[in-house]
Amino acid sequence: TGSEKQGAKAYYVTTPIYYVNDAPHLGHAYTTVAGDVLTRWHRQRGEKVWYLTGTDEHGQKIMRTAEANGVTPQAWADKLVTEAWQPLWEHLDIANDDFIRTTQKRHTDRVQEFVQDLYDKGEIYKGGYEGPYCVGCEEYKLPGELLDGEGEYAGQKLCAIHKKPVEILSEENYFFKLSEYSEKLLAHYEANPGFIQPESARNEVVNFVRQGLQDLSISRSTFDWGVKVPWDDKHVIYVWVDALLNYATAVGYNENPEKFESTFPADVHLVGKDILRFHAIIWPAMLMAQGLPLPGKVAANGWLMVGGEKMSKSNLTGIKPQDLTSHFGVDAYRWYFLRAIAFGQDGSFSWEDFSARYTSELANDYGNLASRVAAMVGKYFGGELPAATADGDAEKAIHDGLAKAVAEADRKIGEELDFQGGILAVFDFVKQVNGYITEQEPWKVAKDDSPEGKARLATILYTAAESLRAVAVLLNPVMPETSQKLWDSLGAEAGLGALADQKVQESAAWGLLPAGSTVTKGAVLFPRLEEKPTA
Ligand code: ME8
Repeated sequence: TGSEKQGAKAYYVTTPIYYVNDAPHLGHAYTTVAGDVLTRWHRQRGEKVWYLTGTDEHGQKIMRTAEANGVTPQAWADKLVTEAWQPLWEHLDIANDDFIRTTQKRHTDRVQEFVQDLYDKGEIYKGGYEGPYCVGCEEYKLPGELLDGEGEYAGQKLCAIHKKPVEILSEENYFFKLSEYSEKLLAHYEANPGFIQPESARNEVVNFVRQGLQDLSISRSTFDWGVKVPWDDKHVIYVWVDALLNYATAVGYNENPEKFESTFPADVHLVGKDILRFHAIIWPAMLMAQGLPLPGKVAANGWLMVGGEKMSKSNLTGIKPQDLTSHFGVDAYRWYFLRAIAFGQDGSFSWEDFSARYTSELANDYGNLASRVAAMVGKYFGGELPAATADGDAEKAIHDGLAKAVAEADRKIGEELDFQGGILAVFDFVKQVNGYITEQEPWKVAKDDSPEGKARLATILYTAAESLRAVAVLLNPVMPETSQKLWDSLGAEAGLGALADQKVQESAAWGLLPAGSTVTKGAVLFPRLEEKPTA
């Protein structure tokens, strides 16, 4: 399976490729930041990682938006990608290795080859279909999935996600024999319990597939903004088939066997729960039909909600990611959503909650610890980190606390994608170190001029600084800019090398930060918040 590392296969993480009909909002950034933290965590373990994101540029939804704006779909996509999507990922410090756009030739050529190949294998046939279609989802719906419209939509059937009327489409299309994969998919879910995460998502998919799958319409002939069906150019390939293939085309499918074999399949596809079925049913069936390996895991995140509804383009908080980063900073933004919402669950955003957590957890617990320790090393030892001379029980408890935090954070973030649990494990350790300083009262010990007093003070401050050394490493995937500031303030690079080269597993070892390191007060990690901007 995908999660087994053979030889030099990279740990391969993907986000959905986002529709370019509009600019990114908090919801898109949520998934992309989660992928970035997962990526950086595995890099911090010393693994080779490949992180892919990109944009989904075909289909009716994009075409209609472009028309409404009086430009071609390609011009619209180009503008959105270069002016909105890519700049936001850069702003949020997203360390993706590639950015795929479905209008690129490296993608469209390979999509045609993939579909032609399925056609040649007898997996695709021509048939007719009539049914309700939601352009928002770019998906045919089953009658049972629809809601009855009210008010302005009275008498119409609505998409349960978009709450907009569906359109009845009747077309002669090409179909993929998806119905033949029900049993094989169920067997795969059974044999690989971690394939769909969380449990609720897995259950939803299993129940859906158990009812039996219908064949999938994979072409459209009523519009032309898409990849042409190679054997029948009156049809374009269904946007979802086109889109899912990005995970293969971006890493050299049918083009660069070496790259493909050392990257594909994905270890983790991160997706919102709205697009779970595409990734956990259609995508694996497409791969099975080609005899290609299946991904290790499809991990569904919950929704960021606004007033009880999924946050979407038509239904925003009115708050853009940039509004939050300019107030709280990029690192706090990256941290907040993963910290506040259990991954897989729905959650909502509020200024009040973000401000309260920023102040208590980031500024008070973490930021103050760093500045207090640096200040005391400055005041009592002229900024030269002293050596610990005799560790007692209190110090041993800190060593144990660190070992526990590392093991827990590594398991939770690296394996279980429990970002909240992993972050809390590190912050519990931060609290423990704060408690240690409060109890040891180094400012009182400092009044004792005897050699014993001096030695005791040295041990306390070394213990605190060495704890911070580990915290900088463990939080680097979540808050890279802050960790670098802390690394600089500890003078750690001289003795230990670059922060990026520190390994998660090894960071539990005690005594790595050399005595004699130059500790400076450095930049404030989490400045006091300005007044909340008025909207
Ligand atoms: O579905 N809460 O693109 P899309 C959490 N092009 N996550 C959210 C969210 C919210 N309120 N809103 C969006 C598509 N997301 C397809 C994908 S993949 C082969 C093709 C995130 O622009 C979440 O990850 O509608 C969701 O799945 C994705 O954005 C949908 O982005």
